[in-house]
Amino acid sequence: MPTADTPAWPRDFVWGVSTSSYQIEGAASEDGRAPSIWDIRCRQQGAIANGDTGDVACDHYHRYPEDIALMRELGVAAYRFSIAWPRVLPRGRGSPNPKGLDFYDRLVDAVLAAGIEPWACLYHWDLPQALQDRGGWTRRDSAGWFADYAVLMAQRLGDRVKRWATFNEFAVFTLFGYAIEWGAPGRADRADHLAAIHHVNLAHGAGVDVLRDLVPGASIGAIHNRQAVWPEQDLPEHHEAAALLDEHWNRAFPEPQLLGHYPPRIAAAIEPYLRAGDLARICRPIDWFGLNHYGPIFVKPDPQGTWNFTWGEAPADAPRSEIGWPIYPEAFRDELLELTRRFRLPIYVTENGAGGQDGPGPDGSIDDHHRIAYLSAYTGALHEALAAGADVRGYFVWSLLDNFEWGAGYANRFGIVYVDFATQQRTPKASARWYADLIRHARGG
Ligand code: PNW
Repeated sequence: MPTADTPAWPRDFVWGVSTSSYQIEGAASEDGRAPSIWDIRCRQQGAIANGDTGDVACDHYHRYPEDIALMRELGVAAYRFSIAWPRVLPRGRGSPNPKGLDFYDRLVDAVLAAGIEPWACLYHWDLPQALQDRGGWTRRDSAGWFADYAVLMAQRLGDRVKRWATFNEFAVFTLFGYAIEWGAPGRADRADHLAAIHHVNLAHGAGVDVLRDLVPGASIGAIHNRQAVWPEQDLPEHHEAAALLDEHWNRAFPEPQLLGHYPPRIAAAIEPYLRAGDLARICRPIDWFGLNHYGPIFVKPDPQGTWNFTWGEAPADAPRSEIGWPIYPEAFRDELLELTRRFRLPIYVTENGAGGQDGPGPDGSIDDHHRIAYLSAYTGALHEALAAGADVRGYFVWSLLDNFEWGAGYANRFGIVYVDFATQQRTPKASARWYADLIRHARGG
């Protein structure tokens, strides 16, 4: 955090918080919402810790006014949320669900009324199950399904929402969903995975074109997970595993979208799915690069895996978060500088944060000093990157609320606001006060 002798944060730097639809909304079968692939995944034995589901989650569908009031107290300028495709198009395509669209109208109006800018993401992993039944992202048609959904949302919200993202973390949901069975739809198949990569890239390009055509003054981005991928051991096969995961994790989406070509190992494998003109359809001009970053990944070979890599161990002496993720703020600073150099787009950090097992102390307060340490180290690294010339325009904490953390269920808490899931009571943690102070100081207040 800048003090009297360090340069200040830029005046128009955007401070925000992020959430996603399936992780917070609940109301899974209310007002005409149909199941997504995650509703189905949650019903598979053993898929989610404790058998948790997103059926209720943070009940944000009903409690959004309270959640917006919390954001107002934080003083954030921006709120990144996602739209649940199966809430607005229960069959994935065809006739929309008016009550689902009404919800996003109410949400956007309330966010604006609080003086906060809404940042809408079209896809944060909750594909309508009806489309999965037709093959999901393995079908080339999926790009058209996504474009039609984008038309619906752009026409409905585009008068009030100017900040749009096509997808959240392309690489995570395709890899985890189609190659390593860590996410929905829970497949482990190379051909399916490669098809999904290419079709999601096509969907992104089509979505950008729709938003550009239909939303006057749109500022369009894509949100990529990027983090250093390091070999667990200094052995040739560990280096090769790291190079392959680096292509999948960090390069398979930004490079075709922004540079017009796939990285070398994926380019060779994706050939069967590529048609003439595809790379031009994928590589559409966008306005900003959304970066989700947590910490580096250590990787080792896995000859039995769908691909010859898997997650390895960080060095025994590596600093870690409460849920075991390695903490390396310098790698974040380096990533921001590398992104600026490589893609020449304004960067918004659309997710950064730390998981924990936070709980109330005897007086009911939640002292998440571990999260304050993480956030201050990472915002400090961001500030260093800015000083060194990185083009970073904003920062969004993941997440506003403790929420449904995918395969970990409710056990891993990422919120700066604590949620008691038995009562749905919200309590700002110490990190929420820390973040509000940072924002106030950064604005010179
Ligand atoms: C992101 N990893 O996912 C998502 O965008 C959020 O929905 C999620 O809650 C948040 O990070 C915290 O997990 C990730 O294994 C999931 O490195 C897993 C990884 C990274 C990001």
